Amino acid sequence: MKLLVIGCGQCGGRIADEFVRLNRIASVQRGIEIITDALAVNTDIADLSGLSYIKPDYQHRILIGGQKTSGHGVGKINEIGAELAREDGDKIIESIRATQRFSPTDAFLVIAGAAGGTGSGAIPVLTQQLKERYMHKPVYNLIVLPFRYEEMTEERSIYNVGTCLKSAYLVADAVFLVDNQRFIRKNLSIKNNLAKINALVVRPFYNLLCAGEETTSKYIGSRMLDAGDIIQTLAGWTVIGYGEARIPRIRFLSEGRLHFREKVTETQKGAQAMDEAIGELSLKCNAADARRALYLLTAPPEEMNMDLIKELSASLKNIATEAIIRSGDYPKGKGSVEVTVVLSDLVNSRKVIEYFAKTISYISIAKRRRGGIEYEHRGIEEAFKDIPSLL
Ligand SMILES: Nc1nc2c(ncn2[C@@H]2O[C@H](COP(=O)(O)OP(=O)(O)OP(=O)(O)O)[C@@H](O)[C@H]2O)c(=O)[nH]1
Ligand SMILES: [Mg+2]
Repeated sequence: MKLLVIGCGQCGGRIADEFVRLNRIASVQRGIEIITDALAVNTDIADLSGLSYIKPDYQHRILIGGQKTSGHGVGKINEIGAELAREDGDKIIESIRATQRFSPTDAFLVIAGAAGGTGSGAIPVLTQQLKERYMHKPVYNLIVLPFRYEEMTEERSIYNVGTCLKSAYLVADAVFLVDNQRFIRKNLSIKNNLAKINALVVRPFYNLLCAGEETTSKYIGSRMLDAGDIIQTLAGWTVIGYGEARIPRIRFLSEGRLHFREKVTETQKGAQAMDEAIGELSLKCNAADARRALYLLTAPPEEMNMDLIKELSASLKNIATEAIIRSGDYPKGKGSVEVTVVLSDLVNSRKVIEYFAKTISYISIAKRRRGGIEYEHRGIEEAFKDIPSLL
């Protein structure tokens, strides 16, 4: 599957940048193209200059609202991010029109952090513009949820998340949710970790996008998972996960047919990778809430067998009890069994519902505060009514 990626704001731009890096790896390691082009959209000129892989011209790094913000961002007010995206949306459409690799693109992936101002506001507006303009290509969103400490210290971020999630859900064909908090690893400061987090965010997409683009016959699975399967799976709230189980070195060095005992450990490796993929989902959720799901098994051709595939199908069906499950195998790689899982069309998510509840309470507190100020003003005027004025 080939994506045209658009990153909005700093977080979105950096993750889009990481997708371009992933595409380079796909091209070098596998001779495959998975990203047809990548654009970064921002109100902050410094953030655009800080990217590494997205082409450094004005058609790929697009400054919006330049006249209003002088290239310095919108300071976390996502309504302004939305307004600037509406005003300058044509710039982005123009860039897409100039893209040479547009026709092989299967879908758009628009990315942003929900808690900021620019990306949070721009993502639903831009998604709507793309939907209106390119009716035959799905538009997916990938939305990054903030770290817990941000929610506690920056009240406004909750409101940004609530409004961004609602608006994105109303327009996008599917919304991938990625929780930053899930990626915090002990012993590493968060700041140093952002690049690492971004690499982990895009990692699950690697095999998933490559599998259907494979043209070398020995790497084509018995059940190839292509863009059609992915598009059929993606709807509404969506999460993605990836797991990997190393095959002991001694095993893949020894050639020839596998013995029964080796086959058993191989199935265990598959189950282990599946467990990790479910355990490392981009947002913690209950698999029983998914109405659609898919898994992709990637393993060296000699490790691939029907028992393993059957085992994985059964274990996913066991937890995603209400889902239509699509699957595929990708006989590729060395030394490890890898599993990618997508749970989609989630009918429930505790985290998302919590954001909406917190946003509503933020709005009512903000209203009360504003009301309070008016009341106090009235109160003072009322209080000095009977005092003579010297004027
Ligand atoms: N995973 C990840 N999260 C990021 C990154 N950069 C920022 N974030 C998160 O994104 C949110 C802030 O969004 P930004 O993208 O910085 O904001 P913006 O869209 O540029 O908007 P303004 O700067 O307010 O105009 C916070 O929750 C950050 O934790 C990144 O590189 N990776
Ligand atoms: Mg910014």
